[in-house]
Amino acid sequence: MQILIVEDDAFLRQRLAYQLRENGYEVLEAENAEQAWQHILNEGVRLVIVDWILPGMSGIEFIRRVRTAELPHYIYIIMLTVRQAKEDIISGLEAGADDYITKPYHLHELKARISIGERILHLEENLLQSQTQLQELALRDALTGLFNRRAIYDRLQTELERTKRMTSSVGVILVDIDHFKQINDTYGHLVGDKALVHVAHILQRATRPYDSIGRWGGEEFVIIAPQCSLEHATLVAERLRQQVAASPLTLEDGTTIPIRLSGGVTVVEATEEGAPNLDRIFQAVDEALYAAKRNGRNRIYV
Ligand code: GH3
Ligand code: MG
Ligand code: MG
Ligand code: MG
Ligand code: MG
Repeated sequence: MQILIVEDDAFLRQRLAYQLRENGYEVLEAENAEQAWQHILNEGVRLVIVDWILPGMSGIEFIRRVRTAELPHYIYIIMLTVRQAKEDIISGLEAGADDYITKPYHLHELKARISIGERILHLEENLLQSQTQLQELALRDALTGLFNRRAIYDRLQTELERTKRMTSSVGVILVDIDHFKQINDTYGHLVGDKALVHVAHILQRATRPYDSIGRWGGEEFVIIAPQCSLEHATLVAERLRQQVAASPLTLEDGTTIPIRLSGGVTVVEATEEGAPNLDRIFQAVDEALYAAKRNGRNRIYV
C-alpha cells in the first residue's frame, strides 16, 4: 500500500515518512498540492495524508479537486492539521476528507486510521473485480463459454464500424448441427450438451484469435471473421465443417457419435452504402444455411 504525504514542513514530512516506512508502508512525499496531484495522476496513489495549510493550493482545495475529478479509483484522504476547531473539522470532512486528525499526531492512532482507509480501498477493489467478472459473464453463453447472441450482435456492429474506416470486408458464418435432435433423442440431453461443448471447442481451435465465435441459438453457432473476403470466409466455413466431421464425440464408454454441420456464409463489404443492417446480414446467412439443409446437409452454402 502506497501512501502519499502532502506536507510543506520538511521536518514533519520526513519524520512521518520515516515512521510509516519503518512500519512497512511505501511512501511518496509532496511538499505542495500541485506535486501531490501529479503523484495521483501518474503513480496511481490511493491513500493520501494531507496538511491543511500549504503554499499555493490549500489542503481543502486539493481535496475538492480530487473529489470532483473523474479518477479511475477512489482516493482515501486523511487530513492531518494543527487546526482543531470544531468548524475546521466539519469543513475538512465536508470538503471530502474521509478522516481528520490533529497535530501532534499519535503514531499508533494514525496507523489505525490508515487501516480504515485500507479496508475501504480493498472493498472498492473487490467490488470493481466482481463487477468486471459480471460484465464478462453477461457476454457469455453458460454452456459453451462462447459469446452469446447479444454479444455477437455487438461484435458484428463494432466490426462493421471498423470496416467503414478500413475498407476491408467482414465474413459472417452461421453453422447448425445436422439432425441434432437425434443425438438428444438417442443419447439424452446431457450427451447433447457435451456435443455442443465439443463443437464449440473445435470452432475455437479452428479459427483465428481475432475471430468472434458465438452461440446463436440451441445448436447454431456464428463466426464473425474480420478482414475476410467471401472466398476466404467460405474456406473457413468449409474447414470448420470438415474438422467437425472428422472429430466425432467420444463418450466415456467408448461410443463415438459422428457430428455434421451445415453452414451459410455471407460477407459484408466495406463499400456498402450507409450502415449495413444487421438483421439483413443474419437473414442472408440464415437463408444460405437453409439452402444447405434443403440440399442434403453436411455442406456450406453462400
Ligand atoms: P436440422 O438438421 O434440420 O438442423 O435438424 P435438428 O434436429 O438439428 O434441428 P431441430 O431444430 O429440429 O432440433 C434442434 C434441437 O436442439 C432441439 C432442441 O431440443 C435441441 N437443443 C437446443 N438447445 C439445446 C441445448 O442447450 N442442449 C441440448 N442438449 N439440446 C438443445
Ligand atoms: Mg502546512
Ligand atoms: Mg440442427
Ligand atoms: Mg431445425
Ligand atoms: Mg437449428
